[in-house]
Amino acid sequence: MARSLALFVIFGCVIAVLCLHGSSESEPAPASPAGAAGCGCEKLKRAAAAAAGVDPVEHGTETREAAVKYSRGANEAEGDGKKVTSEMVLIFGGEFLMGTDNPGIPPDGEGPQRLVHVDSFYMDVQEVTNRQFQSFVNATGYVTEAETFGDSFVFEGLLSETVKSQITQAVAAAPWWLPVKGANWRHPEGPDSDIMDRLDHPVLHVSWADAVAYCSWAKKRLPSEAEWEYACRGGLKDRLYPWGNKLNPKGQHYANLWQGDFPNHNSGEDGYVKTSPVMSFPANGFGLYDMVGNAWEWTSDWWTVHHTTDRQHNPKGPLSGTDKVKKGGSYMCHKSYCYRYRCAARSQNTPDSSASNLGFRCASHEQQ
Ligand SMILES: *[C@@H]1O[C@H](CO)[C@@H](O)[C@H](O)[C@H]1NC(C)=O
Ligand SMILES: [Ca+2]
Ligand SMILES: [Ca+2]
Repeated sequence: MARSLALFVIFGCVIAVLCLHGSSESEPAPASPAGAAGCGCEKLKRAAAAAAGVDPVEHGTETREAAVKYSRGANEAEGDGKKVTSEMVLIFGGEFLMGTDNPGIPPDGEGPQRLVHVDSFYMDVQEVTNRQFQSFVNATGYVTEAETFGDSFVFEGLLSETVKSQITQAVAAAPWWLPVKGANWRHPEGPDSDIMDRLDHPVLHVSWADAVAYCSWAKKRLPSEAEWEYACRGGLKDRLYPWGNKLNPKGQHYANLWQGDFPNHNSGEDGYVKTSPVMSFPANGFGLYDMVGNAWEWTSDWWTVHHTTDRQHNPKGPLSGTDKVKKGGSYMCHKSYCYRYRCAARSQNTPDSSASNLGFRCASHEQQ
């Protein structure tokens, strides 16, 4: 079942800490070549899809058809003249060094570093927010995959005691991820939570198909991994972060990440223990916000860890696969277990996965 793989990939962050166990805080040791599989993470199973009585394959097909259908209504939705989707910036095409020869997490396929050319494109300056996603849903009646499945993964540290007490199923290797019934974009921590006080935060619990449906409604699309990484680097060459090589230049935080001791204590030193309103931290050189941290972001590429060193022109990843690439890390990432808030870092999820730290932004070939 496709969805049983969801756990395996959602635990991208978790896998790193298991594999890198014993490595020092400042310099993670190379993980075993066996990577995630060597951690026994492949045994993680998700029973939720079966419990919900939904065939994930059929569901996926419906969603794709829905995306096409909903895209036709885009004009009407913006009929009131109010801009309901993100501002975009033109990213001038060019050549850049994609990936790294000094991978923080080698099993993720961060390397080798390679020359890649991307054509000019437009990129949303921000992650898609709850408010923007709500506009889309209001205009189209779109139902997300998590709503259809009836549950989604939530980080335990965010859950109320009431919700926690109702959950019997947990994941031995990563007990801080819990499948929560009724968790979805409207109820990020389950039925007793809502988004009223965070309409300007990134939308969460959206599957890859949900993200594609939103972007196509907005007459946009998801960025390719190459476009995303080029945008992340903001014109800087071979740097770790969108702003340079120092995590906290002059003691300032440049992204919503995790400070403290994962998973027990998030000190919130950067101002946020959960998501932050989009654009709360400085933009990179291209004017893009939250490229690393806050919410993970879906890209259009299928996942592979094997990359050619031949110079590539607008690479779009493999033609098929089981997982989609996500980039940028989230508010849950800390160097000790999820050193994935770098431009070259990457992780993957099955397209039908959703979680309390995964969102997206859109790109486009045309000015909006
Ligand atoms: C969506 O519809 C609800 C219910 O009518 C309304 O309260 C909300 O403001 C709408 N959201 C947007 C972004 O238009
Ligand atoms: Ca934070
Ligand atoms: Ca982000």
